[in-house]
Amino acid sequence: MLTLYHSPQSRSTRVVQLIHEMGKQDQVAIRTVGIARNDGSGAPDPANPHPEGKVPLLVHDGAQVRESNAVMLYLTDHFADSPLGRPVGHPSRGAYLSWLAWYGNVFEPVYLAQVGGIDSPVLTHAIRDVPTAVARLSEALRDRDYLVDDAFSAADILVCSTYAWFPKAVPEDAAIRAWVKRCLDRPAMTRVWAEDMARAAA
Ligand SMILES: N[C@@H](CCC(=O)N[C@@H](CS)C(=O)NCC(=O)O)C(=O)O
Repeated sequence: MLTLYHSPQSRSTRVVQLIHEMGKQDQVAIRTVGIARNDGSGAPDPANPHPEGKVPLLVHDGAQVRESNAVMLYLTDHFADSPLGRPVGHPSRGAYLSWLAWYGNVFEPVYLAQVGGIDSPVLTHAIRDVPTAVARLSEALRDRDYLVDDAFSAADILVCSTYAWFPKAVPEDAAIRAWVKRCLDRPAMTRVWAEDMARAAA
C-alpha cells in the first residue's frame, strides 16, 4: 500500500503530477493534509506523519520516504515499467540520479539563496549561484528536448517545478524556455495543476 501525503499548491504537487504521468493514480492513495505555509497561513496537520510536518511524504507499507527527489526516485523505481524513471542497469541511470540530486543539492538552494538575499562565499563555493545553474541547464538542453535521453522523465518534472511556481524566474534562454513550455503543456501536468488550484480554493 502506497500513500502520498499531499497539500495542494505545494512541493507535493509535482509528485502528484508524476503519479498521473505514470498512470498510477489507482495504486497510490493521495491523502490531503494541511501544512504551515510561508505566508503564515495553515498549520502542521496531526494527520501527517512527516517528522517535520512537511509534504511530500510517501508511506509504503509503513515505511516513510521524505524529500521530493527521494520520493520521486522511489516511485519511479517502484513502478519500473513506467518510462518516467531510469532503472538500475539503465545506461542513463547515472544521469537520471544526477539531475534528481542536482535539483535538491544545487538548483533549489541557489534560487532560495537568491530570493532570501543570501550572498556568502561559503555558499557560492559549495553550490555556485543562479547564473551557473542556469548555464548548466541551458547547456544540457541545447541539443535535446529533455534532461535525460531526450525523453521526458521525473527529473524534468522536478527541475521544471521551480519555473512552474515562479514563471517570472524563467531565464531569457531559448532552450530553457522551450523546455519549460514543453513540460508544462503536458496534459497530466495541466490537469493536476488545475485540480490542485481547485482543491486549494475549496
Ligand atoms: N526539501 C523538501 C522540502 C519540503 C517542504 O518544505 N515542503 C513544504 C511545502 S512546499 C512544507 O511542507 N512546509 C511545511 C513546513 O515547513 O512546516 C522536499 O523537497 O520535499
